[in-house]
Amino acid sequence: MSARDALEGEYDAVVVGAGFGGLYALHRLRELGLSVIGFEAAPEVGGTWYWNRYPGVRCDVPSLYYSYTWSAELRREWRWSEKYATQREILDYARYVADRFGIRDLIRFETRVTAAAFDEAENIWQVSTDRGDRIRARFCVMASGCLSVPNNPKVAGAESFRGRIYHTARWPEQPVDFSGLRVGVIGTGSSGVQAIPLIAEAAQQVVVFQRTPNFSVPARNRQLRDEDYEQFEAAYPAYLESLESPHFGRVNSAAFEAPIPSREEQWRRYEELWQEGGGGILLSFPNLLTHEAVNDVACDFVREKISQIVKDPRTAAALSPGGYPLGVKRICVDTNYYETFNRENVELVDLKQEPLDRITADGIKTSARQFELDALVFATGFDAMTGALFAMDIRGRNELGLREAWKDGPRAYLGLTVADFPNLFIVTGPGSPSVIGNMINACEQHVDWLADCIDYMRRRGLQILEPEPAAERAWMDHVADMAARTLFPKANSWYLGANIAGKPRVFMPYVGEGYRFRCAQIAARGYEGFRLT
Ligand code: N01
Repeated sequence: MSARDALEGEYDAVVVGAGFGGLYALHRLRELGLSVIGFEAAPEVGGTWYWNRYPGVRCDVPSLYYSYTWSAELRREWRWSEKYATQREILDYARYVADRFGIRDLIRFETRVTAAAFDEAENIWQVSTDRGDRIRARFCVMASGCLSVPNNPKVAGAESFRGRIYHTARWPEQPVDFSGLRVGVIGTGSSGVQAIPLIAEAAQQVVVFQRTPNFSVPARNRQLRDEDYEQFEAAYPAYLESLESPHFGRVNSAAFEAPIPSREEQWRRYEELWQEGGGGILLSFPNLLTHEAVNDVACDFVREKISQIVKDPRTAAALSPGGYPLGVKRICVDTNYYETFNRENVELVDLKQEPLDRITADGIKTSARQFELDALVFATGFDAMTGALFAMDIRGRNELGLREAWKDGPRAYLGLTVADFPNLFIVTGPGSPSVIGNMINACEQHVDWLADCIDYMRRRGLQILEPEPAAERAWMDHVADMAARTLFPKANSWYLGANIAGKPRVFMPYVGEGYRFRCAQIAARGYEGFRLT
């Protein structure tokens, strides 16, 4: 860590985090003429794409769309090489943006914000860091990420293990050499599903400890060609327009009126999408995520694929998800995941049948067996959506702590702002669609909204913005109602906080339609639901 003097001073805005949300926030706010400073815990930009560098890591949204939309120059200058970009390439993109737009100089790296407190006498945020910085800022933008704090489940005996333990979300910078090693992998979400095939290619033996099987579909990744770019450019204006539609969203109103497609029609469509690759199955029928009769067929389809791919029937059965609908836990997009279980050196352990007992000095003990292992990989996910916010001591009016304010579950008007926390903006916070869709586009929309809002305030000489508690309540009720009208609550997902012991079970993302449209409408009506003084 490079030495530097602690900072003091006053800024118009502070931005916490230099992932895609933070980078754009710094850019937009500076363009407005604000004095702005960013803090980032990592030594580099990129946020979650800096930390997640496990083998096989890629984005499961096509790279042409997993890109900023705010700069036509950037779109022309940057060329993605593959349909689904690797972490390396996404990180290079973030670095390119930081340098191309001169954002890097605004950021203090290797600096973790520890606290932010609102000073009511002066209407200003006091922000402290682990490097001793104490700065003051009128506006505080939390771009600290939805999937940035690793979930490290406490497994008895972990401290006794003689080998190395890795977490997918904190992978070492130098590639890990697994050759000749026996590796245990705990967790089969998106990270595990991507990492397992590559670890299996390198290691002597891999034992996968699965608690809940996930639905996974093949990515069918490939190099991008000129024709892909031509098609993308032709479709792009309509894509941008669709984002602003009152019907844009994961579940739109059509879902509740659409006819139930026949099993044959569904099967045909799922087969086409399976061959095409990627997560298109989620968009196959409008009522896939609202009607069990539709969803059941999709589940059967994927289970049949698993039974066709995986040769050992017992392993195939254990890998087959059941008891919850497809798509209501984040669907996994893989390359050779199910095929990997046909390898001689890979074994699946079904923790539902033989629960994990403890980690020992030499491996993992389940209720039935001891596995001798040289290295362990935790692919156990994140304390999603609230983890990074709770890692800071954020205090609003009357020194109210965010952890206290959200002890029964998060509440945020539009997922962007919180009553009693004036001039605090959360990029892709709970109550916004964020993780349900394309995160980079979600980050941009939030940043545009908050930057326009700050601009509006400055032009009118306004000092303070905070949501009306009633508007916040109504929004969170709407978020909960929308989730309840779908199949989403039928799985124990991280969307619900179910992966973290003691976390309140509140469905956090907004799954309904017209979110962006509504945000724009609220702004156009002079920030309806907000108190501006
Ligand atoms: O984490 P997860 P992830 N003992 O929470 C298991 C994004 N992402 O890092 O389901 C045993 O999905 C847990 O089991 P269970 C994407 O949004 C995107 O994989 O709780 N097992 C589960 O199998 C994704 O959804 C990309 O029963 C334990 C696994 O660990 C999100 O990040 C790539 C356990 C965790 O799965 C999170 O994905 C990667 C325990 N004590 C991530 N605790 C792409 O863009 C947990 N598990 C492709």
